[in-house]
Amino acid sequence: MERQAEQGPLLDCGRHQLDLSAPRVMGILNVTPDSFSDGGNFLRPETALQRARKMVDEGADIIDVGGESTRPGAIPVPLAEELRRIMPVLEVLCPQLPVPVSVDTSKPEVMRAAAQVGAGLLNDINGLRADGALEAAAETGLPVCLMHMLGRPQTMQDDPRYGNVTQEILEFLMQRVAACEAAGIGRQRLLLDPGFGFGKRSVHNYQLLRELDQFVATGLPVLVGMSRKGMVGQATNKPAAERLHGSVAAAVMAATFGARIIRVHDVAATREAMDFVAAVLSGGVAD
Ligand code: PT1
Repeated sequence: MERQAEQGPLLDCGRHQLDLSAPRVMGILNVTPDSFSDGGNFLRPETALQRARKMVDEGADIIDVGGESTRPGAIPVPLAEELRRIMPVLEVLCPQLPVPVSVDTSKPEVMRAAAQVGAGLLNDINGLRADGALEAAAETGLPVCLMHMLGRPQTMQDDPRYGNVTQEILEFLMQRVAACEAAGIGRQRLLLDPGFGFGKRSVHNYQLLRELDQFVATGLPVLVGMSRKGMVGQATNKPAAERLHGSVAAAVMAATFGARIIRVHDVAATREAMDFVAAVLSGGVAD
Protein backbone atom coordinates (compact mmCIF):
# COMPACT_ATOMS: atom_id res chain seq x y z
CA MET A 1 0.00 0.00 0.00
CA GLU A 2 1.25 3.46 -0.92
CA ARG A 3 1.03 5.13 2.47
CA GLN A 4 2.84 8.40 2.26
CA ALA A 5 4.28 10.34 -0.65
CA GLU A 6 7.98 11.20 -0.56
CA GLN A 7 7.33 14.93 -0.77
CA GLY A 8 4.11 16.55 0.41
CA PRO A 9 2.93 19.96 -0.68
CA LEU A 10 3.53 23.21 1.12
CA LEU A 11 0.25 24.62 2.38
CA ASP A 12 0.15 28.41 2.01
CA CYS A 13 -1.18 29.75 5.33
CA GLY A 14 -0.42 33.42 4.67
CA ARG A 15 2.65 34.39 6.68
CA HIS A 16 3.44 30.71 7.34
CA GLN A 17 4.08 27.77 5.01
CA LEU A 18 3.04 24.40 6.39
CA ASP A 19 5.08 21.45 5.13
CA LEU A 20 2.73 18.48 4.83
CA SER A 21 5.37 15.93 3.81
CA ALA A 22 5.07 14.43 7.31
CA PRO A 23 2.23 14.24 9.83
CA ARG A 24 1.66 17.56 11.60
CA VAL A 25 0.17 18.16 15.04
CA MET A 26 -2.67 20.66 15.52
CA GLY A 27 -3.08 21.70 19.16
CA ILE A 28 -6.59 22.48 20.39
CA LEU A 29 -7.20 25.80 22.13
CA ASN A 30 -10.82 26.06 23.23
CA VAL A 31 -12.08 29.52 24.07
CA THR A 32 -15.41 28.36 25.45
CA PRO A 33 -16.79 28.83 28.99
CA ASP A 34 -17.08 25.07 29.59
CA SER A 35 -13.46 24.36 28.72
CA PHE A 36 -11.88 26.14 31.69
CA SER A 37 -12.78 26.58 35.31
CA ASP A 38 -13.46 30.29 35.85
CA GLY A 39 -16.91 29.68 34.29
CA GLY A 40 -18.87 32.52 32.72
CA ASN A 41 -15.73 34.43 31.81
CA PHE A 42 -13.75 33.70 28.68
CA LEU A 43 -10.16 32.77 28.36
CA ARG A 44 -8.05 35.90 28.81
CA PRO A 45 -5.82 36.56 25.79
CA GLU A 46 -2.68 36.38 27.94
CA THR A 47 -3.72 33.00 29.33
CA ALA A 48 -4.55 31.80 25.84
CA LEU A 49 -1.11 32.90 24.63
CA GLN A 50 0.55 31.00 27.49
CA ARG A 51 -1.37 27.83 26.65
CA ALA A 52 -0.66 28.19 22.95
CA ARG A 53 3.07 28.79 23.59
CA LYS A 54 3.21 25.68 25.76
CA MET A 55 1.69 23.62 22.94
CA VAL A 56 4.17 25.09 20.44
CA ASP A 57 7.04 24.24 22.83
CA GLU A 58 5.66 20.70 22.99
CA GLY A 59 5.76 20.46 19.20
CA ALA A 60 2.47 21.79 17.84
CA ASP A 61 2.67 22.81 14.17
CA ILE A 62 -0.70 24.64 14.19
CA ILE A 63 -2.93 26.05 16.94
CA ASP A 64 -6.68 25.63 16.41
CA VAL A 65 -8.79 28.28 18.15
CA GLY A 66 -12.49 27.62 18.64
CA GLY A 67 -15.16 29.70 20.36
CA GLU A 68 -18.10 27.37 19.85
CA SER A 69 -18.28 23.88 21.34
CA THR A 70 -19.31 21.39 18.67
CA ARG A 71 -19.29 18.20 20.68
CA PRO A 72 -22.49 16.12 20.72
CA GLY A 73 -25.35 18.00 22.38
CA ALA A 74 -23.63 21.41 22.22
CA ILE A 75 -25.85 24.47 21.78
CA PRO A 76 -25.05 26.99 19.03
CA VAL A 77 -23.34 30.26 19.97
CA PRO A 78 -24.62 33.57 18.51
CA LEU A 79 -22.27 35.47 16.20
CA ALA A 80 -21.60 38.39 18.58
CA GLU A 81 -20.72 35.95 21.36
CA GLU A 82 -18.36 33.91 19.19
CA LEU A 83 -16.59 37.07 18.01
CA ARG A 84 -16.30 38.33 21.60
CA ARG A 85 -14.70 35.06 22.68
CA ILE A 86 -12.19 34.51 19.92
CA MET A 87 -11.20 37.85 18.39
CA PRO A 88 -9.19 39.16 21.40
CA VAL A 89 -7.39 35.80 21.48
CA LEU A 90 -6.68 35.75 17.73
CA GLU A 91 -5.41 39.34 17.84
CA VAL A 92 -2.78 38.33 20.39
CA LEU A 93 -1.91 34.86 19.02
CA CYS A 94 -1.65 35.47 15.28
CA PRO A 95 1.19 38.01 15.32
CA GLN A 96 3.08 36.35 18.20
CA LEU A 97 3.07 32.62 17.49
CA PRO A 98 5.71 31.06 15.22
CA VAL A 99 3.09 28.68 13.76
CA PRO A 100 -0.15 29.24 11.83
CA VAL A 101 -3.35 29.75 13.82
CA SER A 102 -6.46 28.07 12.50
CA VAL A 103 -9.97 29.18 13.38
CA ASP A 104 -12.64 26.59 14.11
CA THR A 105 -15.79 28.32 12.86
CA SER A 106 -18.72 27.88 10.49
CA LYS A 107 -19.70 31.55 10.37
CA PRO A 108 -18.68 33.71 7.37
CA GLU A 109 -18.36 36.86 9.50
CA VAL A 110 -15.93 35.09 11.85
CA MET A 111 -13.91 33.78 8.89
CA ARG A 112 -13.50 37.32 7.53
CA ALA A 113 -12.62 38.83 10.92
CA ALA A 114 -10.13 36.04 11.68
CA ALA A 115 -8.41 36.43 8.32
CA GLN A 116 -8.08 40.18 8.89
CA VAL A 117 -6.09 39.65 12.10
CA GLY A 118 -3.80 37.04 10.55
CA ALA A 119 -5.37 33.59 10.93
CA GLY A 120 -3.67 31.04 8.68
CA LEU A 121 -6.33 28.37 8.13
CA LEU A 122 -10.14 28.06 8.24
CA ASN A 123 -11.43 24.92 9.95
CA ASP A 124 -15.15 24.49 9.25
CA ILE A 125 -16.96 21.48 10.76
CA ASN A 126 -19.88 22.43 8.51
CA GLY A 127 -17.90 22.20 5.25
CA LEU A 128 -18.69 25.80 4.19
CA ARG A 129 -22.43 25.03 3.94
CA ALA A 130 -23.63 28.12 5.85
CA ASP A 131 -25.09 30.95 3.77
CA GLY A 132 -22.22 33.10 2.54
CA ALA A 133 -19.48 30.81 3.89
CA LEU A 134 -18.13 29.77 0.46
CA GLU A 135 -17.86 33.40 -0.63
CA ALA A 136 -16.30 34.55 2.66
CA ALA A 137 -13.72 31.74 2.64
CA ALA A 138 -12.89 32.43 -1.01
CA GLU A 139 -12.24 36.11 -0.24
CA THR A 140 -9.84 35.34 2.60
CA GLY A 141 -7.47 33.45 0.31
CA LEU A 142 -6.79 31.04 3.19
CA PRO A 143 -6.73 27.24 3.07
CA VAL A 144 -9.90 25.53 4.29
CA CYS A 145 -10.48 22.23 6.07
CA LEU A 146 -13.79 20.78 4.84
CA MET A 147 -15.29 18.45 7.44
CA HIS A 148 -18.26 16.12 7.16
CA MET A 149 -21.03 16.34 9.74
CA LEU A 150 -24.40 14.59 9.59
CA GLY A 151 -27.01 16.91 11.11
CA ARG A 152 -25.94 19.50 13.69
CA PRO A 153 -24.10 19.15 17.01
CA GLN A 154 -27.23 19.38 19.19
CA THR A 155 -28.90 16.32 17.62
CA MET A 156 -26.27 14.62 15.44
CA GLN A 157 -25.89 11.55 17.67
CA ASP A 158 -29.63 10.84 17.91
CA ASP A 159 -29.84 8.11 15.26
CA PRO A 160 -27.14 8.46 12.60
CA ARG A 161 -27.56 6.02 9.70
CA TYR A 162 -25.53 5.31 6.60
CA GLY A 163 -25.45 2.78 3.78
CA ASN A 164 -21.67 2.69 3.24
CA VAL A 165 -20.38 5.40 5.55
CA THR A 166 -17.03 5.84 3.75
CA GLN A 167 -18.63 6.11 0.30
CA GLU A 168 -21.28 8.55 1.47
CA ILE A 169 -18.81 10.82 3.24
CA LEU A 170 -16.37 10.74 0.33
CA GLU A 171 -19.20 11.73 -2.02
CA PHE A 172 -20.26 14.54 0.30
CA LEU A 173 -16.71 15.87 0.59
CA MET A 174 -16.06 15.70 -3.15
CA GLN A 175 -19.29 17.67 -3.72
CA ARG A 176 -18.01 20.30 -1.28
CA VAL A 177 -14.66 20.34 -3.12
CA ALA A 178 -16.57 21.00 -6.37
CA ALA A 179 -18.59 23.78 -4.68
CA CYS A 180 -15.34 25.33 -3.43
CA GLU A 181 -13.71 25.19 -6.85
CA ALA A 182 -16.81 26.82 -8.39
CA ALA A 183 -16.55 29.57 -5.75
CA GLY A 184 -12.89 30.19 -6.59
CA ILE A 185 -11.27 28.16 -3.81
CA GLY A 186 -8.69 26.05 -5.65
CA ARG A 187 -7.81 22.49 -4.65
CA GLN A 188 -4.38 23.59 -3.44
CA ARG A 189 -6.26 25.38 -0.63
CA LEU A 190 -8.38 22.40 0.48
CA LEU A 191 -8.07 19.74 3.17
CA LEU A 192 -10.54 16.94 3.92
CA ASP A 193 -11.77 15.66 7.28
CA PRO A 194 -14.23 12.73 7.66
CA GLY A 195 -15.50 14.31 10.91
CA PHE A 196 -15.03 11.61 13.55
CA GLY A 197 -17.90 11.67 16.05
CA PHE A 198 -20.04 14.11 14.08
CA GLY A 199 -23.23 12.14 13.48
CA LYS A 200 -21.52 8.73 13.57
CA ARG A 201 -21.76 5.65 15.77
CA SER A 202 -18.58 3.88 16.84
CA VAL A 203 -18.93 1.31 14.05
CA HIS A 204 -19.02 4.20 11.55
CA ASN A 205 -16.02 5.90 13.16
CA TYR A 206 -13.98 2.69 13.16
CA GLN A 207 -14.82 1.91 9.53
CA LEU A 208 -13.84 5.47 8.56
CA LEU A 209 -10.49 5.08 10.30
CA ARG A 210 -9.89 1.62 8.77
CA GLU A 211 -10.66 3.05 5.34
CA LEU A 212 -8.90 6.40 5.76
CA ASP A 213 -6.65 5.55 2.79
CA GLN A 214 -9.68 6.19 0.54
CA PHE A 215 -9.71 9.83 1.69
CA VAL A 216 -5.93 10.04 1.29
CA ALA A 217 -6.31 8.65 -2.27
CA THR A 218 -8.21 11.81 -3.31
CA GLY A 219 -4.82 13.53 -3.28
CA LEU A 220 -6.03 16.20 -0.86
CA PRO A 221 -4.36 16.39 2.56
CA VAL A 222 -6.44 14.69 5.26
CA LEU A 223 -6.98 16.17 8.72
CA VAL A 224 -8.44 14.07 11.55
CA GLY A 225 -9.65 14.75 15.07
CA MET A 226 -10.20 11.79 17.40
CA SER A 227 -8.54 13.12 20.55
CA ARG A 228 -10.44 12.05 23.71
CA LYS A 229 -13.59 11.36 21.70
CA GLY A 230 -16.32 8.84 22.48
CA MET A 231 -14.95 6.49 19.81
CA VAL A 232 -11.75 6.18 21.89
CA GLY A 233 -13.66 5.74 25.14
CA GLN A 234 -15.90 3.04 23.60
CA ALA A 235 -12.89 0.87 22.85
CA THR A 236 -10.81 1.59 25.97
CA ASN A 237 -13.68 1.92 28.45
CA LYS A 238 -12.17 5.12 29.85
CA PRO A 239 -13.72 8.50 30.70
CA ALA A 240 -12.64 11.55 28.65
CA ALA A 241 -9.88 12.53 31.09
CA GLU A 242 -8.20 9.10 30.72
CA ARG A 243 -8.16 8.70 26.95
CA LEU A 244 -4.57 9.78 26.28
CA HIS A 245 -3.19 6.37 25.33
CA GLY A 246 -6.17 5.45 23.18
CA SER A 247 -6.01 8.86 21.50
CA VAL A 248 -2.32 8.43 20.70
CA ALA A 249 -3.10 4.99 19.21
CA ALA A 250 -5.79 6.63 17.05
CA ALA A 251 -3.30 9.30 15.93
CA VAL A 252 -0.68 6.67 15.05
CA MET A 253 -3.21 4.70 13.00
CA ALA A 254 -4.41 7.80 11.14
CA ALA A 255 -0.88 8.96 10.36
CA THR A 256 0.11 5.47 9.20
CA PHE A 257 -2.84 5.50 6.82
CA GLY A 258 -1.67 8.87 5.45
CA ALA A 259 -3.41 11.61 7.50
CA ARG A 260 -1.31 14.80 7.44
CA ILE A 261 -2.77 16.85 10.29
CA ILE A 262 -3.82 15.37 13.64
CA ARG A 263 -5.97 17.61 15.86
CA VAL A 264 -5.25 16.86 19.53
CA HIS A 265 -5.43 18.01 23.13
CA ASP A 266 -2.22 16.23 24.18
CA VAL A 267 0.48 17.73 22.01
CA ALA A 268 3.69 16.39 23.63
CA ALA A 269 2.64 12.73 23.52
CA THR A 270 1.22 12.99 20.01
CA ARG A 271 4.31 14.83 18.71
CA GLU A 272 6.56 12.05 19.99
CA ALA A 273 4.35 9.39 18.40
CA MET A 274 4.25 11.29 15.09
CA ASP A 275 8.05 11.64 15.08
CA PHE A 276 8.26 7.86 15.24
CA VAL A 277 5.66 7.34 12.51
CA ALA A 278 7.44 9.89 10.29
CA ALA A 279 10.83 8.20 10.83
CA VAL A 280 9.43 4.82 9.78
CA LEU A 281 7.40 6.06 6.81
CA SER A 282 10.20 8.24 5.45
CA GLY A 283 12.78 5.44 5.60
CA GLY A 284 14.33 6.41 8.88
CA VAL A 285 16.64 8.94 10.50
CA ALA A 286 20.42 8.67 10.02
CA ASP A 287 22.28 6.48 12.53
C1 PT1 B 1 -12.66 17.46 14.16
C2 PT1 B 1 -13.14 18.36 15.17
C3 PT1 B 1 -13.03 19.76 14.89
N1 PT1 B 1 -13.66 17.95 16.36
C4 PT1 B 1 -12.07 19.26 12.78
N2 PT1 B 1 -12.49 20.18 13.69
C5 PT1 B 1 -14.12 18.86 17.24
N3 PT1 B 1 -11.56 19.70 11.59
C6 PT1 B 1 -14.01 20.23 16.96
C7 PT1 B 1 -17.18 12.72 20.80
O1 PT1 B 1 -17.66 11.83 20.09
O2 PT1 B 1 -12.72 16.15 14.32
N4 PT1 B 1 -12.16 17.93 13.01
N5 PT1 B 1 -13.47 20.66 15.80
C8 PT1 B 1 -14.72 18.38 18.56
N6 PT1 B 1 -15.99 17.75 18.36
C9 PT1 B 1 -16.35 16.55 19.00
C10 PT1 B 1 -17.13 15.60 18.33
C11 PT1 B 1 -15.87 16.27 20.28
C12 PT1 B 1 -17.39 14.38 18.91
C13 PT1 B 1 -16.16 15.05 20.89
C14 PT1 B 1 -16.91 14.08 20.20
O3 PT1 B 1 -16.84 12.52 21.98
